[in-house]
Amino acid sequence: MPAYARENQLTLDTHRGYLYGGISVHRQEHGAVVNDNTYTVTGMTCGHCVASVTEEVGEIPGVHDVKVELDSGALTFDSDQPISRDAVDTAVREAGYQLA
Ligand SMILES: [Cu+2]
Repeated sequence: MPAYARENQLTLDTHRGYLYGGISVHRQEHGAVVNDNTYTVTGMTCGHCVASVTEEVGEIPGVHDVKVELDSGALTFDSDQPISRDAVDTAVREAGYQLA
């Protein structure tokens, strides 16, 4: 296979990976993703707490890629539109915890 053909194949594979890569799809379709929504959650003591918060926050419409750190309480996520602190506060309270 000539080198240029391999490169084309590589480009195609990379493109596919990008297109079907979850968050990347969102970025491409909507183009206005809000990154770095950042909060601190208090009261979490174990992995179940983290899972609960992750689930509740992930149910807020437009929110995706939720990450919660147990040790620091750091909660971060991306969203398709600005998400109010109230919405995050409600979700975190539903999980049984509070925002700092
Ligand atoms: Cu827990």
